[in-house]
Amino acid sequence: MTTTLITGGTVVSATGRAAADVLVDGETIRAVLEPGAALLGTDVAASVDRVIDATGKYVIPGGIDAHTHMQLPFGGTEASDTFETGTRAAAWGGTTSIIDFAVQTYGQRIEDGLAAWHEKAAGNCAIDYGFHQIVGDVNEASLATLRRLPDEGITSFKMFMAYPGVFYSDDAQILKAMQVSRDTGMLTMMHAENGPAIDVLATQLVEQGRTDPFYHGVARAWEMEEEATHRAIMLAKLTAAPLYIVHVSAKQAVEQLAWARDKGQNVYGETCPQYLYLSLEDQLGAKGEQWGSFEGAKWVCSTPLRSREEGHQDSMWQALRTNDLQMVSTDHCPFCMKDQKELGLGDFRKIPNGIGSIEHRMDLMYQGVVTGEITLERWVELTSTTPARMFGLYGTKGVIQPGADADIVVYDPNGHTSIGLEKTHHMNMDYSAWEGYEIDGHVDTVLSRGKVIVDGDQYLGAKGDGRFLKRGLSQYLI
Ligand code: DUC
Ligand code: ZN
Ligand code: ZN
Repeated sequence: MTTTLITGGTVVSATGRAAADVLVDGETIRAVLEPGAALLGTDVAASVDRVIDATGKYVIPGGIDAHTHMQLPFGGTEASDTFETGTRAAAWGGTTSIIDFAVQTYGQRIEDGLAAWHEKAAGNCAIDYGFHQIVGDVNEASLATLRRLPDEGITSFKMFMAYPGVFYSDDAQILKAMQVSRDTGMLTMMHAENGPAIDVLATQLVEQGRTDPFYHGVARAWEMEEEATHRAIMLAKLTAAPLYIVHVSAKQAVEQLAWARDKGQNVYGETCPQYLYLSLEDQLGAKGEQWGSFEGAKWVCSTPLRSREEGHQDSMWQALRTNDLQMVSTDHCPFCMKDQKELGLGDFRKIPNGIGSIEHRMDLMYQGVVTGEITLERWVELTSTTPARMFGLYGTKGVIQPGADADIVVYDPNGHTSIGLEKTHHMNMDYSAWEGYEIDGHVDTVLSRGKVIVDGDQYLGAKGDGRFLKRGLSQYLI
């Protein structure tokens, strides 16, 4: 077993920072030591197999991206990253675990959807991976199966109030699934947008000839997110189910979460980098420069990018500071422009929804530290520690402490990252939603369970390094 000492760095946790050396023994962290300390009378640096010099750098727990969609079938095509390409890109960006969504489609048994997901992922991942279960068909059989999933390490499930005819569940179905959530402790994850109303608005826009990507954001108005978020909260209250709202983008949805949390309800939310940095005006063309252009399709995702003038982005940052939102995931759901986004030429409703960011989440969120939106500790908390606690991985993941998996990132705050297709991009996409971003900070070294998988500009990992994570129940409930 290889022993490694990461020396000279500043170890950052969700609660503080300290100059410390980290001793890794095989796959786990053995000790966090005073800098240069001896262990049992032995000079540690002289006795290990490898020393990683982290002088001037941060040593943080590997990122956990709790919302990804590798190979998701959507809109007549499939998300373009496989478990192999997507998890390798994640590793390049300092993410060492993902939680992907296994899909049960309408008419399918959960067991079969889940087995298919295991088959896609097994032996292909660069980093560790777990699953949430998408419940696309609520019936007596699927509810019974859902109850048994915690035994298989799947302790959360996602439902959709959007996408009628695809993943959509009505309130009665949601209520029944939430009763399972209450009984088992599984976390209900909700895509909170009023899909039936959105579909009417979208069809009316297309009938008026408003077919450009910009109208995707118009149809999916924030009122539809606020309303659905409130409805999900009330159904969760009624059933006493713990609830987690995914990809929150509207400030009014955050207000709903804050309101419910202030009443003591077990309600949580995530946002994503795209809702912090990107906007309807800038990406989809409301200001005119891309008006009528199909370029905006690159940023079509749901929930949609929101208006900066309405203050949604500022509200997301604020909520991350006040803990009205607890964490940041990517909702990584990449599609190429060619043959995929292009399916929506002439009709924005047919553009596959999704943005790819798995490789850039840690860097993009570090910009919040640079600009003073969040502290260094909060950066670690939002991207690693809380995802671990929220989804039953804490202790093994999300923290640098003896006994934890040695998932560690050495991050250089004085480094620089240029994002773009020809630059840092490893995702399987023919464009980058973040093209041209020149940002502070750099992922220098990445260890996944003790193995160095990224070393500067070298990738040392392999397909199949990643193992399936059997998760426990959420460790974050009130
Ligand atoms: N939103 C997306 O942008 N893509 C996939 C599914 C979703 O809810
Ligand atoms: Zn969703
Ligand atoms: Zn998603």
